Amino acid sequence: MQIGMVCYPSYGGSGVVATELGLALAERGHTVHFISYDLPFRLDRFKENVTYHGVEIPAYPLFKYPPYLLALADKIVEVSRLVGLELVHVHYAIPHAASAYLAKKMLGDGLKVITTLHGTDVTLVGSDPSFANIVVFSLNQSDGVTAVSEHLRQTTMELFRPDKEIEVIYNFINPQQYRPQSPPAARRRFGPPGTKVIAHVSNFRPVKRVEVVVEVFARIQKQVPDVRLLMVGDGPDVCRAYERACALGVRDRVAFLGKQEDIPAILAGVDLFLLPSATESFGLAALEAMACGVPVVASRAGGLPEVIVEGETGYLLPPDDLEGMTCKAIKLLTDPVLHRQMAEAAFERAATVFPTDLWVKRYEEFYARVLEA
Ligand code: GMT
Repeated sequence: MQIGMVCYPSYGGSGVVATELGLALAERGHTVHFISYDLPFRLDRFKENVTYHGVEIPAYPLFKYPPYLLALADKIVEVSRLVGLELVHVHYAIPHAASAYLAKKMLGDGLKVITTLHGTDVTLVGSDPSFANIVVFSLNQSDGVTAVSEHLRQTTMELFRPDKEIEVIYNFINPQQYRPQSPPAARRRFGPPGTKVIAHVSNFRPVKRVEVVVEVFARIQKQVPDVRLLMVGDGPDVCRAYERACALGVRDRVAFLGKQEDIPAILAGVDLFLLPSATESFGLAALEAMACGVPVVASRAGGLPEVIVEGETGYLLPPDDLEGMTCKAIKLLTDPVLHRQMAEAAFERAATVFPTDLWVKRYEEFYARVLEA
């Protein structure tokens, strides 16, 4: 199959999923054409059957808001004419689904469009009145729509009432890449023997509530000696987290690592993952932690309960129950038997329910159905 894959190239769950999907499809013999404004960050070396096509917008004084939607549509048309794309799979509805619709029309309807919803394209950005009409229109015009969790599927149906079926295809991890490492050499880098390490990985947007991560950590460290917090990632709220750590007197116990590529190497030295998001359509970061054998304490919000099994692979608390999150974290960090059980269950669930092969096959089957329709 000749497949166009449209995504945001920067650090972020939707770009990661699109890139890993494209790479896995290429390994299975398909030809995958990534189309984006920059090289997706995991496509940094030559891969057979994979091509990257950059979208460029000429600078012009009139363009206060560069028309990316149009430039992307034009690039999809160009690539399609060049290689004969059978379908274009867009990740994140805004503006990708609208660009794909336009490209399809320019190609005389000879291109199938699949849209995968990732979360904020529906829950935060998409439901804004500036975008709501175009989102529902683009969904209705897509030949196939998928969502990364049942919760996101239901939310989309309630918010937009599209006349399209939405198929749930979960996110996935590569169990060869994300796995527990023994002995975890990384641990030594984060503190002396006996140190307990807590991690948070995100894009530091308000929805992630990074100040709450620091707040919960500050409460934990009052009762657990020798505990450290790793804050991994970058985004608009880094300074707020930093200031909170200073204000709470825990700055010396918190390491701000910024953007990191080798997340498995970091997770190898971690005891607990904190994800107190306001909402999370899926929570790929939590799945990555679980795959590395790290139990998760997270919000009972969005699709997180579809990933984390309460009391088995971690704990789920109401987003504002900071005391509850603190108690569960302390319980896990101070009970080695419970920790081992949860770490094993987390790894087991990630490896058996969410492995790449399983979900890439589901996408392949979905593509085939859309192409046949
Ligand atoms: O806002 C983000 O967290 C980034 C966003 C993205 O598109 O990169 O993440 C969303 O998609 C991920 C991949 O499907 C999901 O794992 C995240 O849960 C989701 N984020 C939210 O729903 C807040």
